[in-house]
Amino acid sequence: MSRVKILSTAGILGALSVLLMFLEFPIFPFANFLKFDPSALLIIASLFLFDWKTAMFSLITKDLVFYFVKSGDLIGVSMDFVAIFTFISILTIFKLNINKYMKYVIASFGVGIVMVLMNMAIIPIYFKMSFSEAANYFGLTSWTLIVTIIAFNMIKFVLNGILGDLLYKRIKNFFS
Ligand code: RBF
Repeated sequence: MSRVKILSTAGILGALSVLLMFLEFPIFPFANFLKFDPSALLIIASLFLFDWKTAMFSLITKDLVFYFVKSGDLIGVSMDFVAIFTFISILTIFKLNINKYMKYVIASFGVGIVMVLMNMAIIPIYFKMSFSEAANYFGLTSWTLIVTIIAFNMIKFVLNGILGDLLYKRIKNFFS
C-alpha cells in the first residue's frame, strides 16, 4: 500500500474516532472527570493494520479534531492523548510471546500506573486543589482515588484493545 494511501486511511480512522468520542460517559459516577469512550479502538486498529507512527498520526488527528469540534478542554484531551500514546507504545515494544489478551491487561496496567502519575501532576492544576483534597472532594481517600484511576484505565484499554483487535480482523483483508 502506498504511503499516501496509508496516511489518508490513518487520517480517516482518526476522524471517525472523533465521532466515537462523543459517546463518552463516566464509568465511576463519583470520579466523573474520567470518561470512557470507545474511540481508542480505531487508533489500536490503525496500529495493528499499519505501525506505531501511523497510529500516532490517527491519534493526533483524533485529539486535535475533538479539541476544536467539541471539548475545548486542552487538559482533558491531552490526558486522553497520553493514555492512548502509552498503550500503543507498550504494545509496540512488548515482545514477550504471550496470549494477546494478557498483553492488553499488562499494557492497560502500565497505562494505569503512568496515568496515576499524570493525574497527580495535573489534578492540582485542573481542580486547583491538592491530589488528596480532590480525593476528599470526590468522597475518596488518596489511595482509593489511585485505585479508581488504575481501574478506569484498565477497563478503558482492555475493552478498546479487544474491540480494536476484532475490528482489525474484520478489515485487514481489505487493506492487504
Ligand atoms: N483519560 C484516560 O484515558 N485516563 C486517565 O487517567 C485520564 N485522566 C484524566 C484526568 C483529568 C483531570 C481529566 C480532565 C481528564 C482525564 N482523562 C483521562 C481524559 C478524560 O477521560 C476524557 O477523555 C477527556 O476529558 C475528553 O473528554
